[in-house]
Amino acid sequence: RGSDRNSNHRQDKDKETNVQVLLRCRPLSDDEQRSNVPKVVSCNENKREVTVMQTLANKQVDRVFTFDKVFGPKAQQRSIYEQAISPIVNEVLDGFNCTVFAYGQTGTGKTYTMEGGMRNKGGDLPAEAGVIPRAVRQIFDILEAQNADYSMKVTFLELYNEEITDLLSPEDSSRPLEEKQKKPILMEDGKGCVIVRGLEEESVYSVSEIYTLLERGASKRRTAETLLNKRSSRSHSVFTITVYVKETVIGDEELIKCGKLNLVDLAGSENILRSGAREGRAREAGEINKSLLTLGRVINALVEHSAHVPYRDSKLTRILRDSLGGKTKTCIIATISPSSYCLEETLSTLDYASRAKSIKNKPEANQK
Ligand code: ADP
Ligand code: ZZD
Repeated sequence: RGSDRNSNHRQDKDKETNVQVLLRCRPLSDDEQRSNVPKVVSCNENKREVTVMQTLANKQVDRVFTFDKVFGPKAQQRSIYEQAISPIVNEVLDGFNCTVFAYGQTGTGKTYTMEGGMRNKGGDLPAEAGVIPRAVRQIFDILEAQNADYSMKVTFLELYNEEITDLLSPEDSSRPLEEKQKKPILMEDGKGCVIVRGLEEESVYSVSEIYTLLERGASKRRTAETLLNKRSSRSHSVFTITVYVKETVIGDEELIKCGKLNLVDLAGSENILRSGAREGRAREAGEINKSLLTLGRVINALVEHSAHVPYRDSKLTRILRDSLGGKTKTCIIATISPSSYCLEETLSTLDYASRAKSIKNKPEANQK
């Protein structure tokens, strides 16, 4: 008995995995290069180290941080995808839920990393395509190659000021879902999952269909942005793909393997410092970013093994609860700028990301 319990205990421990934390430093922009902006960050990809060079009272005080992977300014979208994200997508197809967060100061490349840019049009992925279009492509490629019997659903939402906007809704307006209904927008499904009531779930059958949806989402977001300046730096966007694959089994039993991938572009991390420092005034101005603040508190509570984890305090942490300390496999991509002007924010991002390394999840494949 005793040894049984021990081995069970060990099995449980074996299943625990740390949240994976990657660091990406963007290059200086052309403008920054022209005006000779000093660089204070150096990346050693082989040693997985980032060094921030700092001079305090004429003394050189460097700080070194280590992550699961480090990508320097020369790292290409494709290489980040192949090294860090492609294995995660394989897990999704094996029936796991996985989440990738992008965290960092505005202007450091969160959206570039998650979505990317689109220079050339046509069927092929542009070199600048980010995680979302690449993940979509990989999922279709694998399922088609397996000749699998599958179906796929996607949702795309934006969370601004604790209001959810459906970026895929077919109507013209970009009004938040909250305004359209009286019932609470988040609903618990009894299995520990949260459902967003009224969110459009689009079934998709081809890469080109998904691209049409992405275009709709990106354009809805642009409309919302125009109506409200700086919205994008203060909003979170969550793109979710759910894949169902029919397993071929002998006999008449039918098993459906299901996996979910959440791709999350968080609000700029500078919003956290600001809302923390000027909480009184920020709240009055409606500026406080409750979801970003709560995300930080949830991470702290998990790292410190607190008895209470304040998941319920914000929409973002309710929706993504399982990604933090739950059964989902989670990866955080922290993004920074090499510029000396960003030093304070960069150190804050590096500290935050380092802390997140010790969060443990217990990934479990979905029941069939
Ligand atoms: P964020 O989403 O963090 O606010 P963006 O993704 O909008 O930042 O990036 C800011 C600018 O820097 C954009 O013009 C983007 O194209 C560029 N950029 C960001 N990261 C990179 C990179 N790794 N390589 C080249 N350009 C980048
Ligand atoms: N980052 C761009 C969108 C933006 O902020 O508008 S890039 C990718 C993921 C989610 C939404 C859009 C995209 C994006 C795109 C651009 C233009 C029209 C549709 C979609 C994109 C980029 C490369 C390959 C596929 C999609």
